[in-house]
This record gives sequence, C-alpha cells and structure tokens, in this order.
Amino acid sequence: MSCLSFLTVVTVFCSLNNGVEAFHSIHPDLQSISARSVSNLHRTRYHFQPHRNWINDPNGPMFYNGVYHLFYQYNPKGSVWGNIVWGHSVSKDLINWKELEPALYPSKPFDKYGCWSGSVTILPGQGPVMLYTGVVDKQSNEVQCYAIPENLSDPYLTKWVKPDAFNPIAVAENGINASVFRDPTTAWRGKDGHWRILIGGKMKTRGMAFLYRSKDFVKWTRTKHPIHSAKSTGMWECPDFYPVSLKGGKGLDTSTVGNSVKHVLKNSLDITRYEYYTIGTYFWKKDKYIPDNTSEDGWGGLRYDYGNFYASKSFFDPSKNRRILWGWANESDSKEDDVKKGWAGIQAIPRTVWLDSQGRQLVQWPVEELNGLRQKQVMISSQKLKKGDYVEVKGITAAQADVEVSFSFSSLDKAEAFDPKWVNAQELCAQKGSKVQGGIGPFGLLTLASKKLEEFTPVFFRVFKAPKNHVILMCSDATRSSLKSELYKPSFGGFLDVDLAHKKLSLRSLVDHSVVESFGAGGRTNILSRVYPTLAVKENAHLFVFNNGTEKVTIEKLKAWSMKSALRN
Ligand code: DQQ
Repeated sequence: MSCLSFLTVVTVFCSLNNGVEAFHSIHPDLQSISARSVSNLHRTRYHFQPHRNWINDPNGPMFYNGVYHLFYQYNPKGSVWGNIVWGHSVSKDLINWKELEPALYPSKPFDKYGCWSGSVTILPGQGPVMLYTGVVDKQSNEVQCYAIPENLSDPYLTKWVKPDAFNPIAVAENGINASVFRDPTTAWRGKDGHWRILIGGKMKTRGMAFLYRSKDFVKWTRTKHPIHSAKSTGMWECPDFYPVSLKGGKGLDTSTVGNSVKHVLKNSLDITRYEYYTIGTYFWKKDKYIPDNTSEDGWGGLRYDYGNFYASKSFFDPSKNRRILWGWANESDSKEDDVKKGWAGIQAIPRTVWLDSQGRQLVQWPVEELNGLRQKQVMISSQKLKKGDYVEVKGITAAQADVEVSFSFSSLDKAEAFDPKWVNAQELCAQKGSKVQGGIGPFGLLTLASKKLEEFTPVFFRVFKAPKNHVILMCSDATRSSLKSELYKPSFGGFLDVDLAHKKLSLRSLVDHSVVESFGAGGRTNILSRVYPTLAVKENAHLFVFNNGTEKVTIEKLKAWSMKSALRN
C-alpha cells in the first residue's frame, strides 16, 4: 500500500522513498479488533509465535539463571501493529516456549503511548536491566527508559518495575529529533569501567547510532559524536553492535575488545525495511567504529537475510558460548487477512552467528536445539538430475520439514555469462526464475508444492561466469507460492560468496506451513520467505528436488525430516 492511500489516518510516520513505505503501517480502525478465533491453516508449528495477535521486533533476548527469555513487540488487542507492549515468553531450549503475561506495558508518563524496542543487559552481580524506548505523546516523541525485575528470585522474572528516580534515562536534546530516537542496544563495559549503549536515529537523511556512556547504568551522557553514521541511509532502527572472534566460531560477551576480535554493526533501515551490517574495527579508546573496506556501508550492504527478516537482535549465550540472532518475519498477506486469521508475525528460528574464516562476512545456522524436533527421516544419495528432472522426496510431512541437501556438478563450462549490470540479486531472481533454463542451474528444492505444481516455492541456485570468477545467485521465489493473488509474492535473492573449486553447493530449508527459511552454503546467504498456499497445505504439500539447467547436477546427499510441533505458548 502506498502512503498516500491512508494519508488521512497516518500523518506521523509516513515517509516515502522510491515508493517504499516507512515504519509500520498504521491502521487505527483495526488495532483493537480481536478475531473470534485464531485460524490455524498457515500458523507455524515450530517457528515462534504467541497464541494470538500481532508481534514484531524481538526485544531483550537473554539467558538468565538457566532460562532463555524472549520479549517481543506485541499488540494484546489485535493482529495489526498498535497498543504496543513487551510480550514475554520463556524457554529451556530456545525452541519450546511458554507464554507469560506481558513484561512491560504503558504505565508511566514516559511510556504512556507505547513500550517500544530495546535490549537487556545482565549487570554482573546485580541481574538483568531492560533498556527500552518509551513513547511520550501521540506525535511519537521518544525517550529511553529502564526497568528491572521486581523479584530476582522469581525463576521466570515475570514482573518488571520502572523506577521513577532516574526514568527516563535519556531524552532527545541538542538538535536530536525526538521522533527518530529509539531502540537502545545491549550495553557493553569499556576498560575504563563505564557502560556504553547505542540508540538509533538520524540527522536529516543521515542514519546514525548515538553513543551514550554511564558509570552507574542510570545516569547516561551522550558522547559528542555518534559511534558511526552513513549518509542517505535514513533512520537506523534497532541497531546492534557486538564483537565476533577472529579465532573460530565461539560467541563473545558483548564487552569483549582486543586484537583477536572484529565488531559488527547492524542497522535496520526504516526506509527500505531491510537491514544491513558491516564488519569493522571498534576503536574503543575513541569510541569510534570504522567498517572494513570489504563491507559496503549503505543500502547495498551485507544482509543477515535477503528475504523477510527485520528488526533483528543478537545476544551472547554464556551457557554454550555462542551468539544467537533473532529476527522478525512479518506477514506478506493483507491487513484484512491478518485481522481475519487473528494473528500476524513470527520470529525466524534463532540462529547461531559467527565470523566466516575469511573475515568478510557472517555465517548463520539454526541453533542445534532445533534438531531435537526432527522425526522421521528420508534420504537420497548420489542421484543425478538432468535438465527438466523433478524428483519427489516422499515419506515426510512436506509442510513441516527440515531439509538438508548437497549438490555437485562435474564442470563449470556451461555457466551462463554474467552481465556486470546485474547488481541487484532480487531483480535477477525475478528475471531468471526457477523455470527459465540456464547452464548450471537453476537447481534446488521446490518446497510447499501442490501435486500438479499449481503452487510451489522454489529455493535454488544459478551459477554465472564473470571475467574473473563465478557468480552464484541464490533465490527464494514466492511468485507461484499461492493461487491467491492479493499477496506480496516477491522473488527474493542474494549473491553467494563461496569458492566453487569443489563444484559443490549446499542448501538447508526449514519449511513450516507459511514460512520457508533457507540457508545457502552452510549459512553464508540466507533467505526467508512468507507464503500462503491454498492447495499445498498440510498433507497436500509436496517436496521436490529439481534441475532446469543443461549441466547435470548430482544430489550427493539429501536428508529430510518431518518436524515435530514445538510447544509454543
Ligand atoms: N518497531 C518498534 C520500534 C522500532 C520498530 C515499534 C522496528 O521501536 O524502531 O514497534 O520495527
């Protein structure tokens, strides 16, 4: 929907850039309409959702006293964005969840119009502290606030209090526009003992992350310069800033600095509703961050996910020494559909995230606990696929499955020529879909397919030859995912930075009724699609492996599992 069509009801947040709508779309008339019953057809069975209603950003994920906590932007009254509180669920394994009462809801002058996104920091010897954005008026002017558990010996930390003494802890001053000043990060402690946080914002069109410092965690002062900024990127929502190890995949506590680490800065761009991250160096003495020259700093930068994945947040899990990333996957159907079905929004499967050995990008993989849901397994090995072959993977629940497959091909000679003008992977995927014959590829999985292929969501690769190297394209194409027309059905795509010397490519797809979440080449390029099949539902969904390229492709090994439903809320 364009901004203009609902200009009468939305005056506060709407801004346009190349026709892209910014901020959550706002429908005051639908915000407090609660469906009589919740429709199950497209509900996910192992991706996180609350029992009903709308969710968006993951907030304050943490591991504390043996329990994982996930908070999330939640509308308790309806299934479109609005009435925002912090929903709260707890888990022992990141997969099975129990929903509790909301942890934060508007109750003070400084958060009367909403408790927006934020993070948790666990203070040594003291316990967790939430930092969040409070909305103070109808114009969405924002301040930063804090909350602490009412009772630290409550195993689930169900109740949170907002001490009046120091709240709000930061207000917009000295030229900062209070309506674009939000989403505090987890804090890190410098060698000087002072805490630091980032708050997302912008000045004119320059996106930035303001840096605040504090000795005691309640009195915060803004530093003269933001930690980093980038021109023409617009509002930086939900910044995330953390160290990654140069010495292997272990995660690091957010305060770690030193020679053996790089830092990651991620921003969620309000204008495009996509995120990008850079890898760079944090000069902690000067509190400055500079991206490496291998990381593009702007709209075309590296992304965690080239599909539907936004407002993400990571945390360090000390129980397994790993960093875990959560991201929100919005619906691709209409607001009216969301009101009818009584729910909207899921969280992607939590992903372990680390720095690739080349140091140029991050790698992500579903947390190992997900494997606990795997049930019946089927396998295919050493099967050749010639052009036009479609092989069905039978014997598992194709609408609720985990599929891992590795492909090989014997030569790169047939790769199509790469046109250097093709800089936009998503456009290229739209142009060269799964049925457009190529040299090497398209080959991959056909998920959520109906028997006669009226509906399908292909996830596939295509290899091109450029003058100096090969270019690998990965696509997740929702164009034919549903016979329903009034849906957003993009053909998402990303390029894949891997060495093809072994002539092998691997893919993992997590299929869960209305989501196909895929990891290319061990998690180097990832794409999440939301889809709403009408025929390929439940036991009528099928899974195929296909090749539409002239070069033969071998399925080296395919393993697919029916997935058990997780306990969710
Ligand atoms: N969602 C929150 C904001 C954040 C945005 C409001 C990102 O705090 O900037 O629900 O999706």
